[in-house]
Amino acid sequence: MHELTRRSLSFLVGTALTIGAATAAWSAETLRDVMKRRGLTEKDLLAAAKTYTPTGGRDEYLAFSSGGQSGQVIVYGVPSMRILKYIGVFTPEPWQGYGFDDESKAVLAQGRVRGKDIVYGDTHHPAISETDGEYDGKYLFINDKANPRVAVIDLHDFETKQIVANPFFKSEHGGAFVTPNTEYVMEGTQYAAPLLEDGFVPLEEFNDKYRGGLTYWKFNREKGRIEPENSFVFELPPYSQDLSDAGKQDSYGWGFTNSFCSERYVGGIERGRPPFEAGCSSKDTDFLHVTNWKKAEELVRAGKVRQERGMYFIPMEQAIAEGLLYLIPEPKSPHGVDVTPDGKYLIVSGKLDSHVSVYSFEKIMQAIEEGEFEGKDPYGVPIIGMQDVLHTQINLGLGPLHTQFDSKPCVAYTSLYVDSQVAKYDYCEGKILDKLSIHYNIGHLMTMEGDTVSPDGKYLVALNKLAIDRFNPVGPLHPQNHQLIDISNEKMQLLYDMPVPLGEPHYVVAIRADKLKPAVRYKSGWDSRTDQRSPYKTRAGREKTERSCDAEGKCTTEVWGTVIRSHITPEIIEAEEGDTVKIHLTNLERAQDEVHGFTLYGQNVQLSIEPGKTASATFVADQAGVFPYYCTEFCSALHLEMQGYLLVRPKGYQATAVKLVEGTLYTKEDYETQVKTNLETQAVIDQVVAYITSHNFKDFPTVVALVEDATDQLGFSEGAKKKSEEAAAKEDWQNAMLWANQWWQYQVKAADLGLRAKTYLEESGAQKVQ
Ligand code: CUK
Ligand code: CUA
Repeated sequence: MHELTRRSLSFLVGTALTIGAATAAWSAETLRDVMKRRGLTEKDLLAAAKTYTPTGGRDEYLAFSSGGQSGQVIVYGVPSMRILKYIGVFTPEPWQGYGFDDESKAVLAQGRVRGKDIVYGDTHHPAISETDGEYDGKYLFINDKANPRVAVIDLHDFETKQIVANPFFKSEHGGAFVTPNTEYVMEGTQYAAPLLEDGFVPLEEFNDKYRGGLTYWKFNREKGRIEPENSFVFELPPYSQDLSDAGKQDSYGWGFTNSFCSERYVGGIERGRPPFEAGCSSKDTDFLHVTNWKKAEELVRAGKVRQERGMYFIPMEQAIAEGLLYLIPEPKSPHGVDVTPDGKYLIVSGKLDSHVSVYSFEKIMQAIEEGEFEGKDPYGVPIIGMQDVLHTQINLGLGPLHTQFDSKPCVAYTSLYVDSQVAKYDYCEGKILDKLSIHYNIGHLMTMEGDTVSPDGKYLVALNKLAIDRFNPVGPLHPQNHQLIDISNEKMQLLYDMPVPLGEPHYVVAIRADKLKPAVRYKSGWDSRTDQRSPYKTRAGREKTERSCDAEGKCTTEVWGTVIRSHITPEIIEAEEGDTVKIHLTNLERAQDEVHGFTLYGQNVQLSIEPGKTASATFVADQAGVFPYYCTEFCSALHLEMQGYLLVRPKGYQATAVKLVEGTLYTKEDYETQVKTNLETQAVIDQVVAYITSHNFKDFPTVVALVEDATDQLGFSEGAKKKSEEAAAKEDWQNAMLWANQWWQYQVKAADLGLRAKTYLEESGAQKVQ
């Protein structure tokens, strides 16, 4: 057998043998030994057993965390706390080609603000789409606090599909929160600013001209996109609206948004005035805003709401007159507002007050129906008396912020920022059940499916603002710390610290993993951002490069190419200095995880082309030169050979007649040696095939996929074999040898896949069939 063949095949077979040897070494040490060596207690072992996920294991829940200023979403598993993915949302993410291919650049461009590219975002609150108040696992929404925007991520492929920029707001916070059937995605302002004016308005006119607002973005589930033209915006008083939550079950059709700085303070240290922090926290209460979105929707449909900036706009006078907007006092510079799973109560955290206030929705409705108000705010909005609608107040501790719910009725968890604790309590009875210290200064917290009408309980994750002494030091900027807590028993148990190397996460939502059905490949030639067949889809054998010039002499070199293990077609692209170059590449693979990348010297290009995807890069070749390109994903043993050249000729370049001389010349003997190798390799493949087909491989979907892929590769090898034989018939030994080698390359890929399938069958205890 050819030496190289033997070595590569024995390498492939050899990997299966080393596993047994490692097992023996592991069992030589006892659990006691390891505990002693690593200084672990029994309690540690119990905690470890609750989070540890053995190799190849899966998590019960997937968590989607805001990435804060990183502008991304972080996906991790619970209870293992293993990070699975970063999703580029408002910010380019090169690995995924996000912001580097034409298709995703178009998504980021939707998020332009005042004509400017904003390639950063301050993501805060992720929300999973809901059906009947339950997570349905179809879409994820997340807001950008800094540049009021909301993004839509499709959980079919975990890609960002749409960004909508709010044409009214200059700041936001209270999004993204969805209504129980994802009819709308809520987005509330943070800092008041003029809504209908983009120009200068002096702070002296704050009370009259500055406003808060609340947008209900209409979501079209069939299209998977937000429709601004069917969305509406409430004009609100210039209080700093903070967080929102949508009513559910009993309170379906209503939305709740709290606020701070109802003092309407405008700051001004430099004008000799006390700072915002003093002026915004002097009153004992602020206002919870209650909005009736169901009725607002009816008014919109009846044509009774005016259109502004491509959306519907509900001025305060109209909201008041139609009974769409009410205020309720809430203590004191509050932070979270969270609706209980049954929709009967709203829990507001005091932040500067040690209580959580539990409001009864039934009492709120009663006050509204009876027209029982304690007064009006300066803008004429009716104020419902706090005592009239309070169910209870519970003194939890210092700095209550956010609340999540348990599967057990009436049980809630609230974060205590100043005390660095989680409080567990019964909000029906108003009594504290347990407290747990965390490390340190908790912001949001999250229970499994804790936002839905039927929370799962089980685990709680504390999103801590400080990590101080928890991890190996990595400089002044510390990792974030998400702490996993077991809440399945009466007492909470802290299990694990997860450092998050992107910040600052504000909120996380977790869904049962089996509700998600992500794809492993795209339909062939797919534009993943528009979710349609790409106009640039290219099939094998149809690759082409065309150059055309317009009337003004502006020229474009356009490439319709393909990628598959282990070559890019074309391998040579020729253009002229000044050309716009457009490269469209379709990944022809069907195999799972066979991603190819594409990058090019000096052009800021990076594509991630997953199986089936078509991705494009456009740039101006403004300098003549030689620009190597290659595949950026280590996709096969000959990945490094997945390469090519963009040759940019200077303008007016005259080719001199020099013949291409290949670096190595081959003889008839070389050809025959290669063919011998190939026949021997085929014998090995046949053995592997015999093994697989003599077992019940069809019972293993992973193996079926591998076999399919291997069959593809063998098909390609047939094609190369034919070409080599044709060249040999003409005694063109150069091409005969090169095509024979290509034939062998496909064989090696098939053998690699076959051996992976065989190993899988051996390890899974596959049965012999007759
Ligand atoms: S906020 Cu950050 S801890 Cu933006 Cu939901 Cu409360
Ligand atoms: Cu394709 Cu590396």
